[in-house]
Amino acid sequence: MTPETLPRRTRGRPHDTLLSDVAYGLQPDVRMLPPKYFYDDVGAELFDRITTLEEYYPTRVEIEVLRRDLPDMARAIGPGVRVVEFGSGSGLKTRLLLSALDAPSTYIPVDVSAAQLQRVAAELRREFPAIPVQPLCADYMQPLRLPAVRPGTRTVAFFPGSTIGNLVAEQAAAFLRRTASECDAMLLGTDMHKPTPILERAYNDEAGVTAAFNLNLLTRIERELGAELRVDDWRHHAFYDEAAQRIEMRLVADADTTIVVPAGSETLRYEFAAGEWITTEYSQKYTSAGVRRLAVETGWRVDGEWSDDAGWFTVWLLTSTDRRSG
Ligand code: AVI
Repeated sequence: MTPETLPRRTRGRPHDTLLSDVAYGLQPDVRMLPPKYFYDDVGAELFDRITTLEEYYPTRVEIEVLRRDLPDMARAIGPGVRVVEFGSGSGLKTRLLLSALDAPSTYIPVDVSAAQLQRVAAELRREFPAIPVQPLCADYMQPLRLPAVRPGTRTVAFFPGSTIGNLVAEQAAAFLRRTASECDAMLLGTDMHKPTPILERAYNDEAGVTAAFNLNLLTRIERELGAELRVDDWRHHAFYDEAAQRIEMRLVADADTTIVVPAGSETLRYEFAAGEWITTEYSQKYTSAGVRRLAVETGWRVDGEWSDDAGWFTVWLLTSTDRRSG
């Protein structure tokens, strides 16, 4: 089965625990795991390291764009908005945004990790005492229960980092459609299509941090599910699929190997021949026309587009066409 058919197969199915996603995803005709499972404590730390690597340009370039153009973005957004960030923005990008906006009314980080949210909330409350921080522990791929807001207050979503690119096309469209009904505007970061060598370098760093990030998924499955597997039998592989305009990350078996997963009274056994792989992540790269098309199709109007001089990364201001106040 090709990965493209996966969304159809999984549509409407409640694959939302590590065990159910692993049990489904390791089947011979699927061989794909959702990238959200990269981010346990070790994975989150490895990802932070990735963002500081010389080869991994997206974070650096997006910050460059934000530093240069946030005053313009903030003017276009206007005063007193409520900011909802998808993912718990502990980082520099959140701070830059909150500093640039004119008197934001509230900041709501949304994340599945309660511990991470508490940490972020405490830090930001200290740094921005005038901005109420209301963390929301939730999976932002599901409909959000945002707190009630004073009439007339606009809600602006912040989704930086090109995290949207880790969703397959159908999920990304569904996510954008849903948020267009929940939010009035969105600042969205997208990594742009560019020559293959630059992209492949970014996902195959010399120090092996991305490899460790990918392989940590197996360690997590071993530890959290009590699975029997040999991490040493697997290696990281990342390449740019030019036709699909996306990086594909895989775990490739270097030898014939088995993953055994205890599942209640059952024991699930998955055999892999040397050379077989599990797809662990797509990272979509975009064209300006592609983002514009996607935005319009999902209930948004493009009100701003800011890129670095080389056009490697773009931050978009989208306005919902699906909200009465939008
Ligand atoms: C979080 N996300 C946007 C990263 C990306 O570039 O797709 C995750 C990542 N995977 C490998 N390196 C970074």
